[in-house]
Amino acid sequence: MPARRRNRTLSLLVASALAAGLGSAAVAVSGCGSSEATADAQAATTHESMAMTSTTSTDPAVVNAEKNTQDAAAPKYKPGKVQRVVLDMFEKDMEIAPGKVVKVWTFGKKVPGPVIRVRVGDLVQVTINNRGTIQHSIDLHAARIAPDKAFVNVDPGKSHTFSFRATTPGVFMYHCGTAPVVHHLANGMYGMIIVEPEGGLPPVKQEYAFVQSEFYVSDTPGRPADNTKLMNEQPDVVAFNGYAGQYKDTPIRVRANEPVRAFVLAAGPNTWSAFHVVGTIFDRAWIDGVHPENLSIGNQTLNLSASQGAVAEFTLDQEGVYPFVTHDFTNATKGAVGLFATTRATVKAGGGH
Ligand SMILES: [Cu+2]
Repeated sequence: MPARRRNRTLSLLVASALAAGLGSAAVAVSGCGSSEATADAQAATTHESMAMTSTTSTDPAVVNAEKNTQDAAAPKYKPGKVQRVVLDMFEKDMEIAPGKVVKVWTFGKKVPGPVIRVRVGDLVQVTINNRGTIQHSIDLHAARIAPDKAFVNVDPGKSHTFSFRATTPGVFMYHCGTAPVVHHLANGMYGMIIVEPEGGLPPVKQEYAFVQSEFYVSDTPGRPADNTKLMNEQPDVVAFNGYAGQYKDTPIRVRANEPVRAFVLAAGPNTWSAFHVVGTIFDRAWIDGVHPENLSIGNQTLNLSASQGAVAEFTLDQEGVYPFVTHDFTNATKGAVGLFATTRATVKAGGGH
């Protein structure tokens, strides 16, 4: 195909696919691109229609519920041989997709909980304060510790503190481990802990953290997860960082040809992540432990089962807009999709939510 015609065809396909499949962003992209970009984008269908199915509520807590959106920038490491982590646990109404308000149980103010970042050798002192109405706890996969002593249930109004020494670099999950665990997970009690190697990871300016998780939305707004949907593993919403399609609506700006590091966690509670960035290949990736023997080169997709974490390093070689998805496309359709846009690419919002 002649270059001009190919470029025009690609632009039309990407723009229409993004408008239809990846939501409302209308994107101007020119130049070369992979046919996979268009195929991937076309395969997703809009999640906007989900908003239409929610029952309306007059409850002010539901009507005024805060959007559960989050900045994707990964926090920097704060030097200190003792890392104090304090997590308050709340129960609150949050909007996790357009028109979908659910009762979440949280570590901190949002779902997922805050990204914790420490280094091998640090003593991590964890305090949880239960501000809710039922028992909660915390289970950190980065810790080698007796769970019956550290990961204990904490009554409402009570606190619990324990410490562990970070030994193993990688990307790990933390979550509430109170029974039934699936309910505490389905309602939002999870987050990512990054353990850097001793001396730190090589500096990369563009670092992002993505926690993929799913929600089983009750037909009644402001309720916790629907148990029937949960037991049948039929989520309504699958999201990166707690809100369906938030980085499609507000693309993440990155500089072309400069390294990007993504920390990725499949928090579940049940759904895996096939993390993929359209238009690039991961130069380096590590699943769970960041160890030279885990180094993987040239991955197109990361295969993360529920609870697994990863580091992916890549560059976006040309100016343009690069979708990132779980390549389990039913779940991308349910909201696990976003966009990286290079700083000089044109992205025009097209109405959206
Ligand atoms: Cu809990």
